[in-house]
Amino acid sequence: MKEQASVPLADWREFSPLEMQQRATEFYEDVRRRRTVRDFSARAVPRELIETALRAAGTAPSGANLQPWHFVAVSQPDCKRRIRVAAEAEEKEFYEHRASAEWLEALKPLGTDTNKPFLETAPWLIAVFLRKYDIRADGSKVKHYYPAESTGLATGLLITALHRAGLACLTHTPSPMSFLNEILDRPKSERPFLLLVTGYPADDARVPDISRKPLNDYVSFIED
Ligand code: IYR
Repeated sequence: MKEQASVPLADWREFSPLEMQQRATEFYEDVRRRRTVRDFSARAVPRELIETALRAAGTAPSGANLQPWHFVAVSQPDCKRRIRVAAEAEEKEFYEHRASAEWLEALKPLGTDTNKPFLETAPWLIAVFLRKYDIRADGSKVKHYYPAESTGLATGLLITALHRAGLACLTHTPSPMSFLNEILDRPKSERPFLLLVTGYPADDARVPDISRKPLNDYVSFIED
């Protein structure tokens, strides 16, 4: 095998088996409280908190370590308004024409509709872009590997980091989302992946009465 530059695994920490189980349980107890929120408060959230969560997102593993993502964090009211107007236009098409009866039926428990006030109320919108390829100085393309998986992993870390910081969020996917390239001035090599709405929940926020599958419904073990 070719020699590659490497460094010792210096930051690794080992825990006792008891601590490991405690840490796993604590983490689970914390993330199981996370709920997708659609009613946001206008209460401000400092940029630094968003930045720290984005640093966590940037630690995600990625195909060939090419880190094929870009995040645009928007707090500017005028920009949020333009995003809301464009998203609601797409949603109107979706709910009135594009969505199949089966899809609308699946969405019923969530109680969603074309109205997206949270796109203006919430203090931050984080648009996640998947970078399909990079462009070298000579204009040639650098291919990215597993960009959807990589960006999904980074987004999962971001959602978890925001939750741990004490913020609520909504994974929002107006479809199609190409208006985000225009409004946020991103190149065509980037595909909008999703829009993460984040901030504090409104005082009277409510969430759908839905539950998560028990472990046995989504996990199988193969053991001796
Ligand atoms: N984008 C629409 C519809 C929607 C689709 C799915 I899949 C959801 O899990 C939730 C909503 C909307 O935001 O209303």
